[in-house]
Amino acid sequence: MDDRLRFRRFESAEGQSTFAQDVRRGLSSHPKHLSPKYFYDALGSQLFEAICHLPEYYLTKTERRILTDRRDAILDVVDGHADGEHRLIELGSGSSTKTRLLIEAFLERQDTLHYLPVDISDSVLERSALELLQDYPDLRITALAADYTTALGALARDDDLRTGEEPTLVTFLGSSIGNFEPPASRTLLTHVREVLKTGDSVLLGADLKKSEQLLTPAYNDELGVTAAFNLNLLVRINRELGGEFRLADFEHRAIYNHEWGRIEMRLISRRTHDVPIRELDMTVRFERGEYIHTENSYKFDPEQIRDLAVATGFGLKRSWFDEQQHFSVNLLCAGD
Ligand code: AVJ
Repeated sequence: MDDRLRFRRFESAEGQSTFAQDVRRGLSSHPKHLSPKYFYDALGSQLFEAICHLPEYYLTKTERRILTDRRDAILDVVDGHADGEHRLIELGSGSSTKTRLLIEAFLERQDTLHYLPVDISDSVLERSALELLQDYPDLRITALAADYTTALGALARDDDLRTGEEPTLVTFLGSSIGNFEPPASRTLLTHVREVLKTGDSVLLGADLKKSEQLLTPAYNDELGVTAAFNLNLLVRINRELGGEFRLADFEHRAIYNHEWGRIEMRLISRRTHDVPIRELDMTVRFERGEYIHTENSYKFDPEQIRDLAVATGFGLKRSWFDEQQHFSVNLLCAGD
């Protein structure tokens, strides 16, 4: 199996801040904030996996339904004018469960497939790569353990990763795009465009704007898994930076911000207290009710998705929706 797997671990690209720097800056700001990319350590990635199984978290189920129903229609459009075997790059592959649907569809149309999953959690990446190789003998994997920016830089420039003649599909599923501020999402897709040739495609999963009665429970589940996922950020600061956060002093909450069309997740301090963080040589003061803003999860309408595509060198070829129009899967085509 070894000759079918290459595993590359990247340090963050130069100029990118470290966890320590981001925690120092975020907890010294008003309001306090932390980046959602730090949710995904080994435990956090497993907790996210658990979130995907929650009854309230409609996103994963709905996207899987669309991919199951439409995988052939999607690949018909991707295939279009391209000749040669496609390669498949996935940003934020996680357990690659939904991607199996596309891998299987590709392997019905071509003899072999080169799959390049990108994920920030190398434990999850390694496990899912080994499972996929076992299940699909005609699959070859180049796994990239890196954040998106670093991985896209390597995919655009490294001789052994750069696109050759073969057509490429990049998948960016699960509405992970929603974690980025609008300008940052344009920067990210511009970097994706730089990895591709004219005619190549991006499959973008994007959660849609909808009633708050459905949105908010997806981020405030009754079992408390999302709360654990959010609080794990503090566990991580304790472990990696010598923090002294007590989880019982913080409460998870997610609210829908109508003005910005996004879910915001917070960790709210239950009392006024000080938290030392040894390795940063700092002590953070929390007022009672003060919060750390830990995530934005933007929700889209179809026009915004089209605008995003057009602004970043793509055309929006087609969108697929579930019956209730809760979620969208969008195929972007790289322009000249
Ligand atoms: C992986 C970013 C799409 O925003 O819905 C799930 C992460 N946060 N529950 C999302 C998340 C809280 C998720 N994304």
